[in-house]
Amino acid sequence: MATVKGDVHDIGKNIVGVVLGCNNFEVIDLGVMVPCEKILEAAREHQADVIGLSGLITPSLDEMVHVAGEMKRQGFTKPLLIGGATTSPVHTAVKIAPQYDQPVAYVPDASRAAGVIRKLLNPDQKVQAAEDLLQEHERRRKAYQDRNSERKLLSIQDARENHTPIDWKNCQISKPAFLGLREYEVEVETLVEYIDWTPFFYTWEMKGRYPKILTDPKLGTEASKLFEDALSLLRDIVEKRSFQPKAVIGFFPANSDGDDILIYSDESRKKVQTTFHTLRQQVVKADDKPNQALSDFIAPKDSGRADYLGGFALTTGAEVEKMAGNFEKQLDDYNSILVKAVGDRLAEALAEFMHKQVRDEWGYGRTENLEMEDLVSEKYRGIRPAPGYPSQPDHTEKPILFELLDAKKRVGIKLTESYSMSPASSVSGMYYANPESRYFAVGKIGRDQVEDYAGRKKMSVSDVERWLSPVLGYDPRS
Ligand code: B12
Repeated sequence: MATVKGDVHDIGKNIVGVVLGCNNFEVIDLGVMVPCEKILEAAREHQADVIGLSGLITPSLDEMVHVAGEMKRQGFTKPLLIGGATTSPVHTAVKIAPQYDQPVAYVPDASRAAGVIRKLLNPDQKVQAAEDLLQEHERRRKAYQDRNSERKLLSIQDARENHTPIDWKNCQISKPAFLGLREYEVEVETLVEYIDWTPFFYTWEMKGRYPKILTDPKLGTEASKLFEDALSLLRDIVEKRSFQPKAVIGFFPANSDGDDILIYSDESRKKVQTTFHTLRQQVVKADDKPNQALSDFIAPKDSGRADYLGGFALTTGAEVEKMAGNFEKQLDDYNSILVKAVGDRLAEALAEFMHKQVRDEWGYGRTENLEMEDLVSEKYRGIRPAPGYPSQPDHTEKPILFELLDAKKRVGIKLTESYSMSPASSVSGMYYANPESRYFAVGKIGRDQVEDYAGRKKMSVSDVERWLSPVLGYDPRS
């Protein structure tokens, strides 16, 4: 089992490993960022009965397709299991399974892994299990093709004409208190009150909202025990100052230029320092809803208004992985996973904390007076979309952001070849302050936008198609 090349996430994979271990399977865990050849060599060396791949971000999907193709080319006959937050039964059926002529199974969560493997290995069940998988993939491929052929997309010109209507003459634009970069080191103690605990329980497959989950008739006892362990770990981290969360933020003079956002080197706005590229919704909208792009929320360069964009990159730090690694060495999987899960919660808490500082620096945050619950349900002005999230599905915007923020030097976050951030407990994104700015999903896009986007980014169309493959509304081979 391995997290594929370019991806640094392993909480989900590690949980699967623990569950399989409890079910008497021997798991050879190759860790994270594992190149295809190393996975296949290890599988041969250990005569693995099954190979499992994991991935959190969309570029990993492409790597999984590659591994499946290599397995076929090198004559493998063992089943391939696919898992991780970015994977899906549809992608597995449409893109991965056709590459390999042996069973390929998508496994949604750890609790299903043992059952799936047993079926695929049991001499009495495996032929039927493989046949069932083939049929399921075929059914999903057909449904996917039907959806694709029925989907109506607007041309990119028509979608642009239906952009978010903002009255640029009269709308409120706030000027940040400073321009340029600023670094922060934040104590874990400060972040504790900003933690949103609900996703922490999700990590352990306990689906329920915090704090209600602590008294849930079914999950309450286990959830409370887990929560107490997390709090005790946090107390220890605070006391020993084990983690040093860091952030770099920046405010930049900006104007939109069509679907791009120009970042100027200073307030004179004469020189463009860098350009961000956004993607626009092309699905036909019901009612009079707009076809949005993030650039809609920044004043156009011909509007005569001086606008600003913010950016951030933050991390709980490399100490998370070091501490988790120490537990792993002691074969303490539970605490290793707990440390990483807490590290991730702190990264999100830091994102929430920094966004509060940013709203204050922008001025409008000072009077907002919001509780944690309001922050979780985003009851504030402005948004902080991250490259990879639905309103900006393109991970290749991350290196542009990182260069602008000098993120590697200032906070020590590196980008892998798939633009995963290392250390894993890291988040990066942009700040939009316009009161009209909202999160949305770009959804499927058409070939005309992809060609236009490739031109704007000076990338080849096929490269853009590869990075954006999950949002393509057409089959690039047709
Ligand atoms: C928590 C979270 C984070 C945490 C950390 C995640 C982590 N360490 O795993 C933090 C805040 C750090 C984070 C950061 C980012 N995230 Co995030 N995050 C999530 C979120 C909300 C939950 C993921 C999670 O932890 N689930 C719990 C774990 C246990 O589940 P899991 O990993 O899926 O594993 C289970 C199964 O998948 C399966 N499984 C996993 N591996 C394997 C392997 C095998 C062999 C098998 C059989 C099964 C199996 O079993 C596991 C246990 O049940 C998801 C949304 C979602 N609902 O999935 C987005 C999500 C994964 N994030 C996303 C993105 C984009 C990012 C960022 C790139 C954003 C940014 N620009 O900053 C960064 C990337 C961080 C980096 N280092 O590069 C996207 C990824 C898809 C994409 N478009 O690329 C998602 C899907 C959100 C979205 N809808 O767009 N994220």
